[in-house]
Amino acid sequence: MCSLRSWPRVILGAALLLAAGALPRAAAARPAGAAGADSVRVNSYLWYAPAARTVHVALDAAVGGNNGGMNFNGRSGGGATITVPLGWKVRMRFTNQDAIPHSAIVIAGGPPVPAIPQTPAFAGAYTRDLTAGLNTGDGDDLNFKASAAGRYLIVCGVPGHGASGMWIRFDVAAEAGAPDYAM
Ligand SMILES: [Cu+2]
Repeated sequence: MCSLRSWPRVILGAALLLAAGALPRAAAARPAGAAGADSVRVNSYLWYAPAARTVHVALDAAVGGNNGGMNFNGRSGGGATITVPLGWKVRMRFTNQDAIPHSAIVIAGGPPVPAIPQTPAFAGAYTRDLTAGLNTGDGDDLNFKASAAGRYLIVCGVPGHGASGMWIRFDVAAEAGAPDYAM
């Protein structure tokens, strides 16, 4: 039996459910981990902790319609450059927002991009299911140390995607004072 007195409790319960539902979405907008007081945010995809010499990057496949969805954070064909100082730790969270599978790997050299990129430039600088790709909404972490200066590419590892433009630039520079994200 539903008495009139139980209604406030029902409304409170609904409000709590709504609040709980809103939390994951707010958290998802941030790169892996939350930016603390000792951190610097460069844009919505990159922030870094100077003391820890750690840069956090959110790498989303298919943000908007650029290149038919074959893009990272909305850019393709080298249309964005992430720069990291030499020796810093990189914590990159890849998430596939597309209807088709994608993945990510950091490779040395290029363009041109190999048809099937398989050799990571740094240990740990690739997602699982590199060739098959991760499904819609799925994600993985690329955690590595930017241990060698140079110019690199972040490429989708699904055969043909990189060659079709699904890549952006990743520079490791000894002279870089802080991480940057140019687009
Ligand atoms: Cu792809």
